Amino acid sequence: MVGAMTVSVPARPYDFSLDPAKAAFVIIDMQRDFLEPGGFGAALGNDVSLLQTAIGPIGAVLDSCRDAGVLVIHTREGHRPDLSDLPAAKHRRGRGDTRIGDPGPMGRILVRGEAGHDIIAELAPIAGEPVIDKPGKGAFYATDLEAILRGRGITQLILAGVTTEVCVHTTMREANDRGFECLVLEDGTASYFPEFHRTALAMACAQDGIFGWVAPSQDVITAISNHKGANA
Ligand code: TIU
Repeated sequence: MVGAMTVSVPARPYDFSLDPAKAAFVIIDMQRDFLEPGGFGAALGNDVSLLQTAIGPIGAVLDSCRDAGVLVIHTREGHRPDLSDLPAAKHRRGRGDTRIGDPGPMGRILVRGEAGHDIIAELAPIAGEPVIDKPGKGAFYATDLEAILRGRGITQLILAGVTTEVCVHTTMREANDRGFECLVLEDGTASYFPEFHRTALAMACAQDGIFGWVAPSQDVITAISNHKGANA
């Protein structure tokens, strides 16, 4: 078979032309604080079990990317132990009994170095995979993500993680404005609000792809595998 630079991924609103050498798989905030009881998600009054559907699909795409040599990047939302990077407006938000920095069953909520801030064991980063610690919802704000991507010649992002309408959407919008082509995994993202999940995905690819593309994880895995086969 003749080698190819790109491979087509069936997607909404139209097929995505993936170049695995210029793509990064960005896994957003798959942290215990969002996915397990007692963390930030729960403190905001959410049913954290709703997010667990994304773990399997993300794990499958992660295996495929590692196998094919596609760059994998992980992000974590959290703050310095002295909370000096936590805006007062964000701290006040939520109004619950437990806020960012308060003690919880997995350590201080959304604070770097605490157990709850860690990425869940199933998706733990391995050596060589950059981990971006971010104080905001978007992964570009106040981080070195853009420098890392530009330095490696990345122009396309495969986005996954939680939550669809908050940190994934914010990151997709930031990336789109910076000129990156974004494809978001419909089953590798999840929300505490299923209707927000569906609507956020619809918003991303409405108007002929206003922020990018949406595809199921299996179609991305098949494309990466086909590309690897064609270039073997
Ligand atoms: N990572 C992320 O989405 N942070 C949030 O606070 N999400 C909510 O949906 N609350």
